[in-house]
Amino acid sequence: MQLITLALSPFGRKAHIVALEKGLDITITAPTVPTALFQDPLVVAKNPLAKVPTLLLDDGTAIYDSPVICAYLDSLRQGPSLVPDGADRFGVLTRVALADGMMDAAVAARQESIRPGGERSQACIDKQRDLNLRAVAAAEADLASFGSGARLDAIALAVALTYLDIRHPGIAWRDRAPKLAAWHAEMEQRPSFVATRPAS
Ligand SMILES: N[C@@H](CCC(=O)N[C@@H](CS)C(=O)NCC(=O)O)C(=O)O
Repeated sequence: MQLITLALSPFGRKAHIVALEKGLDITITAPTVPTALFQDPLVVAKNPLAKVPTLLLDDGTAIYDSPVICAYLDSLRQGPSLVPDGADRFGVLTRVALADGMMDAAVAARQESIRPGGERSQACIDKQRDLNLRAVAAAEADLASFGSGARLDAIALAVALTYLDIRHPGIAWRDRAPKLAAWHAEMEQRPSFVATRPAS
């Protein structure tokens, strides 16, 4: 299996961590045109959305986007199950969606912030920032539900928070969420997190 991704992509890091937590044999490949994925021949040939991460199976089949990649990897009967089958399944998946939404907002704000001055919308950046602050408050209030360790909601939330640190340090989410800050520091100590931590 080959995961096409960029080191700084939070979606890609989440999928890579899932593979490591499952003990799966996976090769990480960087796109050849990282700044314009729609021009990357491999990414475009395999994923018309031209996004990373894209997972390539050994027979060439492509799987995207990251929630589907994570579900696929978790379905392989190796390693611990990262999403429970029982009553809490949809609670866990909803918390994963919260974390994925944080990543979406943080990536959108980043893309907006690097547009030329005249084209940049501060209102758009502020909207994504407010979304992330609401999500941080919700996670701080509901931290006990996220658990810790190798469960997909915990993995996704910790990855989203690290991405905020890298791309939006000004949000200073720790000031508003001390319990989350301590929890996040512990999650980042897991070997799968250390192995995938992007150089900022
Ligand atoms: N919903 C997708 C989002 C993936 C995504 O937005 N990836 C970014 C990199 S972090 C990307 O490929 N952007 C390229 C583009 O939008 O042109 C997922 O979960 O995989």
